[in-house]
Order: sequence, then structure tokens, then C-alpha cells
Amino acid sequence: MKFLRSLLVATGLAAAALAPVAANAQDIKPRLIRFGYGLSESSNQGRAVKFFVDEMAKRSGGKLKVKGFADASLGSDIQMQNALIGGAQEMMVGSTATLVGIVKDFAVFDLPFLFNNEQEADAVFDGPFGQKLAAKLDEKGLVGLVYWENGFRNLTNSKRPVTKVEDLKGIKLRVMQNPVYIDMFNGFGANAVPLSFSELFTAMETGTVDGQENPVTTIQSSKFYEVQKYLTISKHVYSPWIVLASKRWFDGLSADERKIINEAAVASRDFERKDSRDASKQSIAYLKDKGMQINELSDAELGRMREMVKPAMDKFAAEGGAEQLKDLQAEIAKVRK
Ligand code: TF8
Repeated sequence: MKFLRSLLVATGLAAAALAPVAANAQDIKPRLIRFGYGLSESSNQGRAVKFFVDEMAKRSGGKLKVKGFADASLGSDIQMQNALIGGAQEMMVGSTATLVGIVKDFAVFDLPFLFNNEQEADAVFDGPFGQKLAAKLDEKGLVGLVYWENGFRNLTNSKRPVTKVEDLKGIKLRVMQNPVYIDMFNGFGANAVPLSFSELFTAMETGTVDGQENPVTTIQSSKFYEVQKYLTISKHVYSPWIVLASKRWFDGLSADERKIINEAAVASRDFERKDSRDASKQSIAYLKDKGMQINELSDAELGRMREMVKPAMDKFAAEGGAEQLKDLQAEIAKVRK
């Protein structure tokens, strides 16, 4: 009898070992994971979500089914963050800039002219500074998994070419719902209008705002060239995206499931950054072809913008951000060496 039982166990083990997908041996339940995002399916954001969907299916033997919801169809960044906190939605990707109502410290990434290039940004976001900030989301009910690249932000508008800061005077410029952006662009002389991304296209189409600022990849994928004539390459802020999970949901998963999600997220990060950077190299030519008039800003002009933005930087520091900014600058200096 005893012999028979161990024979059955041995046979069972052998069968498990022969199972086609290693995931069978792991503690993974069939799950549907709703993953919301604001850009279109054909954008760099959409391509990376698709990559994550495929990666999760592969790594879980098809059990962890991620469904992407594009075009803010589950809500704006802020609405989705709240749905994640409440447990009504599992995952999302969006701007860190829209998280400042939940963890104020993220505002440090909204300060202009911090990073010289993408490699510096990668090192800071993936390093201790970026990880420490992401960990602060935990007690607010969110899990910060990885940072993706949104990119260096540039200005567009429908009124006139912006070749010097004075050209921004009186332009109604949509910004993200974030105090640093509002102060920065008011400081440049524009009229900053905070709006969610999902309302932006219509606002430009109807003339509620004259302009906006976003990376060239987004100006392309969201077809802003249809309603904006002028593009100024200003690269005023390096903008990250962050992939978030609902903590309430994540904590209920098995260790195997959490491991798969973490690893698929890291793979998606590497895919997304490369894909976005490749895509952005084509964007300028594409936008020119669509009729946009494009100009760069001279170094002298960028220097003046740095000067003009000092009051906004000082305000950020005075309102409790001084330590953050000092730490971030130290981290960037370390990376530069
Ligand atoms: C913005 C951001 C957006 C992102 C996206 C919706 O301007 O750059 O493109 O938050 O995830 O609002």
C-alpha cells in the first residue's frame, strides 16, 4: 500500500515535470488584469502595454491575462490612480506628474532642465533615488513597479513660432494638473491652464487653449499636428511614466504571481525605452511632413529660460522640496561622473 502510494506520487511528479509549460508548477490562478492608459493603442505607450500583455501571458502559461484599455477609456490618470487605490482596477501607466496629489515628493521630477540626456534619467529612476520615491506609494495604496520613458517635453501652439520666451506671452498653454508646471509656464509668461490629457485634443480644437507641451512621440501619436502649427524643440522637462498596480489587489496575489508581474514589468521597461527612443528619431521628419513648422531654441535662449524659472524652483524648495532637490541633484552629479 505504502509502495503503491509512493509509486503514484512519483508518477504524478514525472507528469508534472513533463508538462509543457513550467508555469504549471507555480502557484498561479487564472486572472483578468485591467491595465489602463491615456494614449492611443498605436502610440509608444500602447506598444509597450501590448508587449507587457504578451510577456505576462508567456510567463504565466496564459493564466495572467492582461487587457489593455487605451485612450483613457478607464479614466484620466488621476481617476485611474483612485480606482487602483480602491481596488476597482488592477494596473495602469501614466505620468508621475499627475501623482503629486498622492505623493508630493514626485514633484521634484517636474522641475525643468535637470537631466542632460536619457541615460542620466535611466540611472536616476532605476537607482536608489527613483526606487525610494516609488516605495512611498506603498502606504498610499499603490505599487510603483517600473518607470517608462515619456520623454523630453517640447512646446506646440497654434498662434506663432516660439523662438524666444517672450513669444509665449498670452498663449493659453495647457499643462498637466501639477503646481510646478503651472508656476513654470506662468513664469515664462504664458497663461497656464491645467487640464487632464484626455481633454486636451478637444481643448486645442475648440480654441479653449492655444498650445500644450509633450514629447514629440505623443505629438505624433495623438495627432496634435492636426490642430497645432508650431513646434518648438525646448526639451524643458524630462518626463517619466510609472507603471502602477493596485496595492490592495497586488497583496492578494501569490509570490509566484507577483514575481511574474515584477519581471514582466522590467522587461517592458527595457522594451519601452528602446522603442520610444527609436520612434522619437523619426517623429520630427514625420511632423514636418504633416505641415508643422519646427524650430529649436538657441543655447542663449535656453539659458534665459533657466533664469526665468528660478522663482518656481525657489518656491518648490521653500515649500518643503529643498531636501528632495538637493538629493536629486547629488544623484545626477554622481551619475555624470
Ligand atoms: C500629459 C502626459 C500624458 C501622459 C499619458 C496620458 O501631458 O504627458 O501624455 O500622462 O500617460 O498629460
